[in-house]
Amino acid sequence: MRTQVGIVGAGPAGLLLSHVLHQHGIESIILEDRTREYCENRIRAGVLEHGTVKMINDLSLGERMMREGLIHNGIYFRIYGRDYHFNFPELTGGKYITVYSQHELVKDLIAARLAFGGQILFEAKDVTVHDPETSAPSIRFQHDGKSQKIECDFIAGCDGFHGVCRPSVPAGVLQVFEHVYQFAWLGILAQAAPSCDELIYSRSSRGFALLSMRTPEISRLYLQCRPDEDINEWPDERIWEELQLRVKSNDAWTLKEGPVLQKGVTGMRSFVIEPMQYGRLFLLGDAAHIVPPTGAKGLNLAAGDVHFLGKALEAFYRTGRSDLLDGYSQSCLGRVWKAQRFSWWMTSMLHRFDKEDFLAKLHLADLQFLVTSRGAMQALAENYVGLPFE
Ligand code: FAS
Ligand code: PHB
Repeated sequence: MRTQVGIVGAGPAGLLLSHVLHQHGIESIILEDRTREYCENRIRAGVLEHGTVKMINDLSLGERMMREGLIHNGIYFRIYGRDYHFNFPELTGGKYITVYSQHELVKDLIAARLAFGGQILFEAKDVTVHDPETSAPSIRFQHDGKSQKIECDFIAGCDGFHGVCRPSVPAGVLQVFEHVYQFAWLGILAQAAPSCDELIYSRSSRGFALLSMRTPEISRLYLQCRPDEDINEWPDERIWEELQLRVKSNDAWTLKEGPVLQKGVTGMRSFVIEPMQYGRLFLLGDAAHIVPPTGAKGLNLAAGDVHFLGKALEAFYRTGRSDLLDGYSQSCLGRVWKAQRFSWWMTSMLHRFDKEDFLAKLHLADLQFLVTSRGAMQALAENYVGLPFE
């Protein structure tokens, strides 16, 4: 097989990139390890930044997102039972966020790609990357029980944190920056109508909790737990009991409960590699950087990487210039590190630390200053709705 760009991974990064390339008349083939059904039902992100929504609409792929997505003009911080609202349009000059499930977006992107005659090979096994440092890289894989090979001009590694593309880069080339947190999130999807019109980030003496949603009937809720928490020790009643305690409000307000449809524990880390490219192999999304989900940045950072690589490949194929390709990492990393800082800051202010030490006290002071300073609230809002791509 031959194509211009071989893409590994059919998550948000790989799928959005294939659509952006298609828009520029650039061919690509996506290799995905899992089944289509698995990709379309993997529960993950839920918050889309202003810029990500614009990118999806500019690709004419946002019809269902605009119809079923929930427009939110802000979020609440609930600090020991007292609410503080961040009015995004007022604080950012009109910007807002959209709550739309990542797996619903993935469904839309896959359906549209196949409808446009695009190639997505699901259940492509044993993917290996070859000769990225040459002008003729290739990807080998098993599909339908046969060994296959894609010859291409460029490889886009969109295979997430546990993929094969980043580890295929020779040792010593990539610099790793990492911070692992002393807590994780226990997340549930519940058949319960959301108890609030917007997200509530709650800091309580028992730890952090987040009330998010997917639809007017489905809630997505998280609570801080230990990194090695055993989900089997959390029957649904215990989860609801703990959530009720952590999101208790000083006002007359109750958290609606309902059947738990899905639950799991997600570890929290901050991770960045530099550079995000090696020869003609470019790394995007979780393959290159991970943020703790507190800032709702993961999927949106992947969209930023797609913006820069799409622009660089368009310029290369239209004019032959390679300066934007050479500058891909630099273009992405500025925004990546700002999102890392924001996600670390949100996580530090809102979670309970094991030791009530000097740093923990500073994080609490940061939170108390934030909710009393318009300037600080504006800074949070600007970061939350999404910093511009350029
Ligand atoms: P993905 O991991 O989504 O996709 C990678 C794809 O590559 C997968 O389909 C995988 O099967 C495939 N793959 C892996 N190895 C392969 C191989 N060897 N061969 C072929 N294919 C391979 N982000 C937000 O912005 N907002 C949120 O609210 C938010 N909430 C989150 C909540 C949770 C619980 C989690 C875990 C993450 C959350 N995130 C959130 C972050 C999340 O959305 C990721 O950032 C996003 O999925 C990244 O997209 P990709 O880089 O495309 O990686
Ligand atoms: C979610 O809806 O899954 C979600 C929302 C905000 C976050 C993290 C996750 O910060």
